[in-house]
Amino acid sequence: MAQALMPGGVSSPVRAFKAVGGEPVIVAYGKGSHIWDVDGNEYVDYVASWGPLILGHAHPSVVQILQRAAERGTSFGATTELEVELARLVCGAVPSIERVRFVNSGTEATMSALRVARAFTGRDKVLKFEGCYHGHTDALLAKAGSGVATLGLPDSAGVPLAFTGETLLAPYNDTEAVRQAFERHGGEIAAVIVEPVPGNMGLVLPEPGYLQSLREITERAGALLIFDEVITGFRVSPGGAQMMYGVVPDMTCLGKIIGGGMPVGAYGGRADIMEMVAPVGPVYQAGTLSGNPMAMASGIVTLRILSNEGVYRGLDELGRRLAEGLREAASAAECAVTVTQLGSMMTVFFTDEAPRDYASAKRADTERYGRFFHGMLERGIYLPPAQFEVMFVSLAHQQRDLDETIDAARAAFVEAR
Ligand code: KE4
Repeated sequence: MAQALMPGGVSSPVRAFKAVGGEPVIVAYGKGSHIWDVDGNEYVDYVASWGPLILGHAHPSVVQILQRAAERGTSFGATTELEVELARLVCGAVPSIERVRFVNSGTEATMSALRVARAFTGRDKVLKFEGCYHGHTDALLAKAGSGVATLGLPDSAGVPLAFTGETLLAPYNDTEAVRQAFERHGGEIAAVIVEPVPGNMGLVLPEPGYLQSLREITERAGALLIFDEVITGFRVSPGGAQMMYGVVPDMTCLGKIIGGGMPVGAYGGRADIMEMVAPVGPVYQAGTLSGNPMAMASGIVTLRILSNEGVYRGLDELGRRLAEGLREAASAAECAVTVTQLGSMMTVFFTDEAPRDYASAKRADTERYGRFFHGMLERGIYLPPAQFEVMFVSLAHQQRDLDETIDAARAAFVEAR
């Protein structure tokens, strides 16, 4: 029925299991660290709705605040105290965000941030990195042409060459390529946009000094540095990757966790930059449901719980233990994998060394990842249905979930060998 009504029977492509084969899971409901499909099968969930569910599914405080908000009206198209409170929590946690604008998705956040950066600098070009994903706005659906720092080619049908013609591409973790791009186009580049810790080629870690080099090069060239922290914001620390790595961007894009499972995106940064945004400045950006009370309420209670003492230490410990257990299970099965991990995020790469960029990530054996995925699914463990994604541990995951996962992995790695 789903396929008769919706392209691929899904509302977002990755959910169709094309990267791993087989029939996608149809979820009936979730609770804590578990989800159940419509056939009653139970799974330990590491997709976590691709990141937002850091508290786990149907957290009692989230359910309660949503019920209360719904009784007061779901949307007004007017300012409410809830969006002011979420803005206070976001700006309080991320010092580089002096002003924030709420939107309804990460895509809207990055699309808007680019428009603001172009208006603020009066320049048209943007530089992004291969393997980083910033949502489906045309200018960022670009892939590298030939050469090192190249003008982007459309990475999707329906994107005119003109729309990616101002987009430069460079490999991640390659400072020299960025220097070359600025030598060639410096005065025309409005911004560099980067996932400070990429999750969309699987989890790849920035090499020492890399993020700082992006900061220095953009500063010198008068270009803005935009951190796309849609995944890492409130995931790796209260202040995101920028706090963890001590690099201050000019603008930040957020999403996922700040909505606590409801549709929210946000972009923000220095006050002088954000004053470009209508109605204060000349950059138009709008949204019927932006800042709606339900999403704001869910985000507020999520960030409040995350601000409790010891929360990130607990998440990091769970992530470290799971990554270690998966490494041991793989080596016991004599299965060559590399597990990259940062806090409660990790990826099991079917390669024998940790990727440093998209070219090396693409050397992963996606066939074997697919077999591993199904071996885990059959044993009640729900991993991301694609090699180039990230597993997420939530506050709801218990040691018994990790034990069950590692046990399943021992067998699934043998099957995937
Ligand atoms: P949304 O428009 O999907 O809310 O956010 C786009 C986006 C922006 N920036 C980063 C770093 C992102 O990871 C994303 C979306 N992430 C994907 C999975 N990696 C969402 C899953 C999907 O597309 O179905």
